[in-house]
Amino acid sequence: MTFGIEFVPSDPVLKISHYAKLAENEGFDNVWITDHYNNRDVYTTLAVLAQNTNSIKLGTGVTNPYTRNAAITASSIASINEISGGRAILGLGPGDKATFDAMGISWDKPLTTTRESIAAVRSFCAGEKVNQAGEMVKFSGAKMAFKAGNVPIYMGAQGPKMLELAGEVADGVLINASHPKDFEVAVKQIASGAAKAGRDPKEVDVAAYACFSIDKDAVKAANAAKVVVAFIVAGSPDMVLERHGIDASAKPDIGAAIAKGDFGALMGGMVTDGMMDAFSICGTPDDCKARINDLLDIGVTQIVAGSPIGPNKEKAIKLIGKEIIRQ
Ligand code: F42
Repeated sequence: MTFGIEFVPSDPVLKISHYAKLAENEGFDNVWITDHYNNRDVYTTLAVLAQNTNSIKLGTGVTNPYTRNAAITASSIASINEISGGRAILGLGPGDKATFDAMGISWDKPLTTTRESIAAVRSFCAGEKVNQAGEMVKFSGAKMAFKAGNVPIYMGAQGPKMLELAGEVADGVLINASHPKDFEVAVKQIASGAAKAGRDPKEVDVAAYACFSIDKDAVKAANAAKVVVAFIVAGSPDMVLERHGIDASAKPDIGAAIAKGDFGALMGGMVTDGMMDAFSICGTPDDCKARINDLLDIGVTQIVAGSPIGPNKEKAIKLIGKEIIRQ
């Protein structure tokens, strides 16, 4: 099993670099940087991290094929691979519809676009001249002018078809989920995709890209994660809520509280214990360890500590290192 950590570059790059170095020292294997147009640029962030770390792997977590052409993605991640001495990982998913709406980008055929973009990036990284006449992604003889080296490709995915695709074509999959019930389903879908492609499902690193909050005080840990869990509930398909016994009618109220910025309501009972259990890895080190062990039993192979990580990020990173990774 490996450990990853997610940072959102809504924080300044140098602050993230400090956290990433700390994470490396505490034994984390991978750092994942999210990609949204309104935050600091993901590749600029990874470049600074490459200069300030030595061994931790550096991933986009995740970029998308709509705001960046696959050739540009290949060039960017290959540059990170070069300056980091071969530590780059490409996390790629279809992206965030809400930000695309704001940018005037139409989110057509996300599955097909992801499949064809992965094929193109792989070809670019292999140094091939790319001629691709896909439905969504087309190239006519484009080729990189420098060597990329080997860059593993991970997919950001939750839906059944996307998970199947990850089983078929990806080196790993970053799944925004925290509960064994979700992974029970996901692991089967990945395995079915792998079978289609004649691959061993074990070739696919299955990452729980989780809302994570750890503290010696369980209440503080929970309070730090409640708003993140509210966003997850508001954005989850009804089928996923039902899987966890959560009444889908709670969704509009939570969505409205988020839209109004009424965090008092979210903290004051709107986000229930059931929601916290379903959508976060949260609590004391022992609580988090118990959940991690359940996830490992079901086939998860990487735990990614995602936002908020804890009420105090620095303390949380050290706590994960001492109480979980090095145990
Ligand atoms: N998105 C970002 O923009 N930035 C990030 O930093 C980010 C991080 C991230 C980390 C982990 C993670 O799991 C996801 C993350 N995402 C991030 C979101 C990610 O980019 C994707 O939006 C998300 O993972 C995709 O969700 P999904 O797996 O549910 O896929 C969607 C597209 C879906 O609807 N999938 C369906 C399914 O069953 O899997 C398939 C839909 C389908 O088949 N579509 C057809 C097609 O060709 O696309 C078209 C069908 C038709 O009728 O046209």
